Amino acid sequence: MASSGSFPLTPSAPAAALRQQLHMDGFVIIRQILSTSELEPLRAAAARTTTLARAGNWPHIRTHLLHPDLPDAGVFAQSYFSDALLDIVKALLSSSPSEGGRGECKDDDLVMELYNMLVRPDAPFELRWHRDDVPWTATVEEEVRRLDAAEHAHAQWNLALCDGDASLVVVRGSHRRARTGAERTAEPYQAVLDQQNEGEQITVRLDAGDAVFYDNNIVHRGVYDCRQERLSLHGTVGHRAGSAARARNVLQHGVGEWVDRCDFTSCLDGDERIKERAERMRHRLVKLGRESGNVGFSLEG
Ligand SMILES: O=C(O)CCC(=O)C(=O)O
Repeated sequence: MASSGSFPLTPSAPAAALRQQLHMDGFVIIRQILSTSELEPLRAAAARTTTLARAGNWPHIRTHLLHPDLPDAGVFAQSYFSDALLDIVKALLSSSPSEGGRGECKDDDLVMELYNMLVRPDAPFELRWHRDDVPWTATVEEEVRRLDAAEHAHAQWNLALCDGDASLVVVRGSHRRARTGAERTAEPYQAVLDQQNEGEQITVRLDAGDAVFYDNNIVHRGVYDCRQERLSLHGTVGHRAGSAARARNVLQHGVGEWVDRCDFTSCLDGDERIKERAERMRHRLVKLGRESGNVGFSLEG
């Protein structure tokens, strides 16, 4: 089994190179998105939030880090709406005419979505092999149809705040093809999914400040070591050209119950541009959600 991505990139890599790698491999590792000074407050907030959740005082930890009642929501918002992350998101959600796409992705195309934390479990734990948006039971035809129809209108990442995050296991390139026969008949928790394709099975290794952006339809699983500290931020940001169904899905994760109480103008420090960007991304989520029907929230858009 291979142990890391082939070509880790830096935040300054050209946008087209980032997109090309995401398209080919289904994931792209970017080293040192955050500097030590950006990392420290975030890691402290993540540690406080984890303590809160482990003590049973924060029921929403799996739901959202931007929840207005979370004491450190402002610290998490500072990272979610930062240039460091969103410059990469915009690079990944852009597509040049030769790539057949939507053109350059700008701030005003971005939609707020999910922001969760992935932490060390108290006991060894594994997630089975899966694709996020295509059921494992899909036939080959259905799998091909669903993969071809995927919108690619959101970006998704894990950003490690501690060294030694090695929980995400992916099969390189599997977001572009149906499963092999061996992959279809493998056991749900099989260590090597397909012996013939073993070289393409990658354990993504991240140190503090590194991020992996990945296609959620890549064949993947989570394998967790309860002795290894893990504080990783898992985020998604949408493109407004995406279907309203996605916004509906995000809002149905519980976000619709509190998104109207967020006020990023007061919970974010400093830069007015970032505050405005955050509020506009929040409003776009609400608007898309409204257009998709009743998602159980009431707010002035
Ligand atoms: O913990 C991880 O990095 C993987 C999580 C995962 O497989 C998922 O959220 O679908």
